Amino acid sequence: MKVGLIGQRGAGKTTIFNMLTGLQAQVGGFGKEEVHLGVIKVPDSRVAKLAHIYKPKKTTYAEIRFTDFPPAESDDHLKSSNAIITQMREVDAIALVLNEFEPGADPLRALNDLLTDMILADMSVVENRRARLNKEKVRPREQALLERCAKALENEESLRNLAFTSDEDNLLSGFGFLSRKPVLVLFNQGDDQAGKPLAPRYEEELTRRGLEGLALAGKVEMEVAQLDEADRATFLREIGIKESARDRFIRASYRLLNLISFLTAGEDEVRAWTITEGTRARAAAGKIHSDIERGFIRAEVIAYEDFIACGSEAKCKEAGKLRLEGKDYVVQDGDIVHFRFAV
Ligand SMILES: Nc1nc2c(ncn2[C@@H]2O[C@H](COP(=O)(O)OP(=O)(O)OP(=O)(O)O)[C@@H](O)[C@H]2O)c(=O)[nH]1
Ligand SMILES: [Mg+2]
Repeated sequence: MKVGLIGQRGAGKTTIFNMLTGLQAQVGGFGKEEVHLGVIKVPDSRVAKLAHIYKPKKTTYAEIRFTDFPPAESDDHLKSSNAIITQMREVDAIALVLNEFEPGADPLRALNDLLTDMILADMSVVENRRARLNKEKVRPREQALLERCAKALENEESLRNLAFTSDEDNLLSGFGFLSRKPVLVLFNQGDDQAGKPLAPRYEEELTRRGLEGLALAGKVEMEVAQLDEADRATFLREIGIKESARDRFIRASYRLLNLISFLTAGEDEVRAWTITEGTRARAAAGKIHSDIERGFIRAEVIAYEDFIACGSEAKCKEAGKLRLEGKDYVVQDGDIVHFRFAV
């Protein structure tokens, strides 16, 4: 999964990027047009436990890839820097970073400006495309759909608030509309606010907009992320933080994006794979390899809890806990899956 950190100048994007990834990109970029990339592994005790049982050659956790973008400002980046916007269109979700730490900062205004910028960026894509389709007099279904999008955008409504059929979804997915991407709003608190939950008026605004948010103290938590593992928990406890912002961020992203993980386990590799809730067996197979999707025969599935209760694949089989599922089976969180396929 790819997550983009977007926000206004000096909001703390790079600070939060460092906190999430444990990297040490230079903070205080002051508007430099520089993109930072980092990857984290999603902690998953099930993977660790399966690895302990199978002793595989390789253990692979699910990953979140972060892109720390340069500042987004009206009439500046979102409109002018096409290279940056193109990269923004490629992320699966956006973490919007709002400055709450500076005295006098107005995070709700920043939120409004950023959402508006994304709407404007999408509007220009829709208008260009409509002009072209109109001139060539082609693709009437797409034209009608884009007209509906244009109407919403003109009313300053984000496309994520509209409902689309799966056909429409297919037509729209290639555009990478920013205002359609799921957003997690990060209120970047001052050090003295660390550990405090979101202020009620921020909660209310998020609810009104149908968004989810988290409060985190970027700067202290970045410093914590750069400590040795052993010192981390003690330090967090001292400043009154129960769970690291990184862990809260990961949980919130999975919930927000309706993500779940299925597992594959064997002597070669134990691995977690991230999919959207509702993904069917055949499409899930495609996450691993397109050949497995194409040549799909069936899925052999053991629920993680059953596997742990029985202790091995053979015991699961004896106990009737190994299920044979077809291509339309909806994969569940924690399913240990073995795909049978023929190429
Ligand atoms: N007190 C305090 N300062 C912070 C916090 N987060 C960031 N800062 C400071 O704000 C300045 C900008 O932080 P960055 O993380 O570079 O912000 P940015 O959003 O990446 O900035 P640009 O890339 O220039 O847009 C730095 O001097 C940080 O130390 C915070 O939570 N508390
Ligand atoms: Mg930065």
